[in-house]
Amino acid sequence: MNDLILKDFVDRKALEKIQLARLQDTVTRLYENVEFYHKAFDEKGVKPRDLVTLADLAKFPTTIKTDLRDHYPFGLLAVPQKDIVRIHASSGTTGKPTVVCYTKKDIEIWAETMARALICGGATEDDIIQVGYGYGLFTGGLGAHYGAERLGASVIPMGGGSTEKQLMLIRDFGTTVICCTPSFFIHLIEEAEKIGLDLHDTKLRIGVFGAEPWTEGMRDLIQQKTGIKAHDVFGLSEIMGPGVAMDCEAHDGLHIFEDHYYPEILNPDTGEVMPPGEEGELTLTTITKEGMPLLRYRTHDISRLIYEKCSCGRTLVRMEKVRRRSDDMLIIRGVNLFPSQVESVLLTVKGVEPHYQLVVTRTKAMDELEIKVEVQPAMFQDAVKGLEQLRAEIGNHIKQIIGLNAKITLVEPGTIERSSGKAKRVIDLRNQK
Ligand code: DLL
Repeated sequence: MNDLILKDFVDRKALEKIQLARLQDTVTRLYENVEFYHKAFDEKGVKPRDLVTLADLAKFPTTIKTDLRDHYPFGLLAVPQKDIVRIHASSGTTGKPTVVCYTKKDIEIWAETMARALICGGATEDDIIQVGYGYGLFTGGLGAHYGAERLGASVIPMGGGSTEKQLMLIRDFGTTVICCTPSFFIHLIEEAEKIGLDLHDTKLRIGVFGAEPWTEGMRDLIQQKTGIKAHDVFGLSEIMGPGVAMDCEAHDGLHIFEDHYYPEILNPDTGEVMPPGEEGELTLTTITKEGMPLLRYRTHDISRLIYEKCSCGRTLVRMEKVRRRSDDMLIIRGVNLFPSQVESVLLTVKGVEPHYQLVVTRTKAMDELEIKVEVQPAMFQDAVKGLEQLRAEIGNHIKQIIGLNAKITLVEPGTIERSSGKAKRVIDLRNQK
């Protein structure tokens, strides 16, 4: 394992040299192989050779989520399709998902950075790691899985959900590390309490929690109720998946695996690079990715970079825990959701009006989504059965396309408050400390 650990402690000057060489290689590959970037570079009047220092990156174009949508599904590939060995997807702003593609080497690097993340959280090859993130198009399950295997640990590919089974495996298999969303883990704690299982009495010692924002208050609660160490793992599909950054035992920001993911902080309004240490929009460039490298991808996650040395000795820069986003993306039980996606779904259903509101609440750490939607007057004259069918139809569509169970409330026309400016589509009643 030592080869992996060493990478987190390299001399920063040496690291910057590596980053520059990798960035130069990335911009060259993008310019030569991806039409979208070739055009974007030309429009900005930059050529790959203009990247002489790391600071020169600021002259290059950024990438946003809609660029991925506009080239759906495979328009941003930098290699021939035959070199792609894996395809994942995450939520787009409309009905179409955001697609990401990996070569064999990309998967190896992802496994490496996720393994380094697990080590950063204190895991070793002796651990039994239960992966409670969803497997499938979502990157959580397979990302954590490959990282845990790369570490050499014993992996339990449990997947998301199935509370009772999760608890049974923790107890019977002697799980020592669990990877899942923090809200799901709080749900597990509550269910364990109900069946009289004290997680202090199990072998569980580390939690690798991410895919959604969570607070220091939640960390304290988890640690105190279970005796485990709760770590924060950050990542996003567009860049790779889980394991872009992870917090160490100091719990003072997340170390970014910046020999593969190069971070910048931009002013979310102007797109200018912010001075070191200031808060803004985390922007990431993949500097070793082959399949679908992204240049200066604007994550919409608000954070800041911490360059001071960490007490753990890692030289990798840290990003402050992400607490909020600069756009309207909601994360509900680990599922990303844009109000516009709900709108696209609603517009496909006969009998509803384009007036809706999403109400998000939190009951005992579990997020609940209610979708209030106005229905056409004629629907209310129909039998109750018709309304019931409509409710079920909307619920099924939302489940199918977005992957969430939502409570659907049908309301009479004119009930949802109209606004003279931007419609208030979201009422988020979760209190994020
Ligand atoms: O959520 C990848 C992931 C899986 C990360 C498992 C960690 C664990 P996406 O579905 O593309 O990918 O969602 C990415 O989720 O831009 C953040 O807004 C949010 N997010 C992810 N991790 C954290 C975290 C995965 N630790 C989006 N804290 C990102 C706060 C997070 N927000």
